[in-house]
Amino acid sequence: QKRLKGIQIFRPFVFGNTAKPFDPQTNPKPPGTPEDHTFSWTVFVKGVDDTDITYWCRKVQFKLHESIPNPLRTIENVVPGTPFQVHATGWGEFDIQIKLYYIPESLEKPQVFYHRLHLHPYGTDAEKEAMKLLPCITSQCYEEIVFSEPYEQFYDLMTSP
Ligand code: SLL
Repeated sequence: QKRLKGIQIFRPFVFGNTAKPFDPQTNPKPPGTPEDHTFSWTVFVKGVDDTDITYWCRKVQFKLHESIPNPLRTIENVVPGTPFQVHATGWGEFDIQIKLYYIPESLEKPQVFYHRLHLHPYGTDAEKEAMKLLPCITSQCYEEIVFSEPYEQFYDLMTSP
């Protein structure tokens, strides 16, 4: 196994969350949802414009707040071109640890990112007002993973059509 000296390869992706308040008309509470839960939300990792990332990202582990049952959620074997995601309900905002695991051929260690779960409109007053008109709140971040001097086999997999 040899690293390709002087080569850098990067792959963009998006991580973040969507959230919707419970509402009898637009977002009814599923039966059995605890009384104090006021929102449904989804945290995700996906390709830009839903492009496939499964050819370099093997699995994603989301670490949720300890108040949530089974806070460590591991998502793998997703349909290519669909997000790695966890859906939940709750009442509060907190930091989610997102750990990306690369395909084994990369021989790279997993990498950690943090995302603050947003349930409520945020930003300037104007931004908040605009968000209130949307069907759901989205808070997401564009990132690029840089693989520096990748192993040859990984590089070939990443760049083969
Ligand atoms: C806060 N520091 O006080 C934060 C904590 C915790 C959110 C937020 C519970 C969900 C469940 C839930 O929403 N916890 O019980 O499944 O705002």
